[in-house]
Amino acid sequence: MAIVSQQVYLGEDVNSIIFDVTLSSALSFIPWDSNVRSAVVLLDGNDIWDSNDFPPSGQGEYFDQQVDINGIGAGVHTLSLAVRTNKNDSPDIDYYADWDFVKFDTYCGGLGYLPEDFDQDCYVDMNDFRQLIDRWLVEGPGERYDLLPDGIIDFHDFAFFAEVWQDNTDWQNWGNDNCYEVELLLGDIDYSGEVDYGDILELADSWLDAGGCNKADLNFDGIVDFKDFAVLTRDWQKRSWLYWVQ
Ligand SMILES: [Ca+2]
Ligand SMILES: [Ca+2]
Ligand SMILES: [Ca+2]
Ligand SMILES: [Ca+2]
Repeated sequence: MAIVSQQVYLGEDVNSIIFDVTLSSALSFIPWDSNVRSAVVLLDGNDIWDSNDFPPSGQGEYFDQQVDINGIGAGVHTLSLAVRTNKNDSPDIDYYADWDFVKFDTYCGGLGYLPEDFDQDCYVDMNDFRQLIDRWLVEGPGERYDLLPDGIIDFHDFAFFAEVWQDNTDWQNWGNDNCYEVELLLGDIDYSGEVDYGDILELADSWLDAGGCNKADLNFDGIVDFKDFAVLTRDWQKRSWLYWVQ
């Protein structure tokens, strides 16, 4: 099986995975043969979609495939896209599975929330402005409206807010100038939304583990060690949008 995997955070409201895929071969007279290979989508290592179960069942285009994942449970999961081939079939030509897109129906289609999008509807607009004004001159640490975190909601925070006025993270606007993908924090290994002691525990659990794809290998050098601890401390106590989703 040729496979690419990615860890994804699925919220409780995610109920389907949607994608298009086209199966083809490098040589038109030796097409994709469904008897020896199929394209597969896996979640946590289990098949959830197989091209042989749907038309055209073989070479061709599969539009608007929708996989029901109700009941999968909120949390971190591994999503994999794969091509599975009978090992006795040793092709000397290339076969392709072109995944057009994979969309998760949560957090603005996967782009996350801007910090200023207080009501989490993917847009920074009047509703968020009203929420900010409601907290005007409120003091106290840990306020999400304290965009310049100095313990008070005032003009400094408004300046941050004004910077992203009418920006959005709606995946349907992907590629537009005012549409953004909001990254998660690298050091937030346990996806709590904050780089904190939970992440140190995760890192300690993987200490000196070697090999690729370890989520505690924060500098991607193939081993979990002090260099990763340094990356974690760099982001210490920073929060991402995920913190406010909980
Ligand atoms: Ca909003
Ligand atoms: Ca402030
Ligand atoms: Ca964390
Ligand atoms: Ca490392």
